[in-house]
Amino acid sequence: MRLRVDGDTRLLVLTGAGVSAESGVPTFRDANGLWESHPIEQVATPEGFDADPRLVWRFYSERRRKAKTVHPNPGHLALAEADGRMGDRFLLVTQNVDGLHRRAGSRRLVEIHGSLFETRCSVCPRAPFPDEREYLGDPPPCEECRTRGRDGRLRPAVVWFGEVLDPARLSQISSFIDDARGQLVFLAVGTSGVVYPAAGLVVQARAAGGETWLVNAEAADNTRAFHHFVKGPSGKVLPELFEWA
Ligand code: BV8
Repeated sequence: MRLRVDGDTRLLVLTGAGVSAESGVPTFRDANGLWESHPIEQVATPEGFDADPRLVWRFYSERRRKAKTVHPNPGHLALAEADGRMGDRFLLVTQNVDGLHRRAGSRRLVEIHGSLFETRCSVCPRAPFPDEREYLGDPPPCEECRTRGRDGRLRPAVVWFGEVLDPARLSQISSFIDDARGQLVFLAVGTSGVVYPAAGLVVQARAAGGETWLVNAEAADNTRAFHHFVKGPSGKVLPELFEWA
């Protein structure tokens, strides 16, 4: 089954950890996935960070180290090619924080759960800043807080469970859906459809009259919400999926 893209199609893509699996990045919920060895509550919530910031920084530092050793796979490259072909009629929303879409050449990209390679302060409103360092000891102090006599600690600039997503990113996605009028196609790739609000995008796309597709290694939690389901590895399916009209 192929996904037809013509001159009017507006293509909104959502990716999850499955799209990076063939690059060697562990997913969250597959066997021996990331959450197997680290309960979500301990490493991906603000409460977990407050309770044990060293553990959380070890978890994210190990993911930073791993992400530097892997490379985009043909699935990432196929989406970057669609970006180049379609221009502003294309938007890629990713739950992934590994930076592989950007390294593959994707430009029209919304990283709704943030980035592994950005750090921010857990206290002051300073903007997130690029940071590839690994922190294996005490969590680094925020220098700006220190100059103001506060003891802010730096944290990964990712969105944890119980934290709200950046409203600007969410409104960019809603605007894309609204502007698509009757030409929207929504494609989800490599995601278990468990985490909200990302998992709700398919409902939003259908409500806007969009045609919805899921490419996944196996049926996901919300597979029934999609018009089309293509079962298979994204690195193999995506390069052959699009029929460019
Ligand atoms: C929020 C951090 C307001 C960075 C992550 C309803 C509405 C709103 C919120 C909620 C709601 N219900 C519950 C909530 C709370 C919560 C939530 O959704 N909980 C779930 C567990 C039920 N949501 C939130 O807290 C969000 N905040 O909405 O704020 C609010 C707050 C409190 C209460 C109400 C409202 C914040 C969510 C963001 C959490 N942060 N990551 C990081 O460390 O990475 S989420 C984490 O899971 C990752 O970002 C990951 O991307 C994401 C989703 O997982 P997937 O990407 O889908 O990966 P997974 O392993 O699960 O699946 C991979 C799939 O790929 C599998 O299906 C597999 O078969 C497939 N696959 C494998 N290999 C391949 C493949 N497919 C193709 N090819 C292959 N080769």
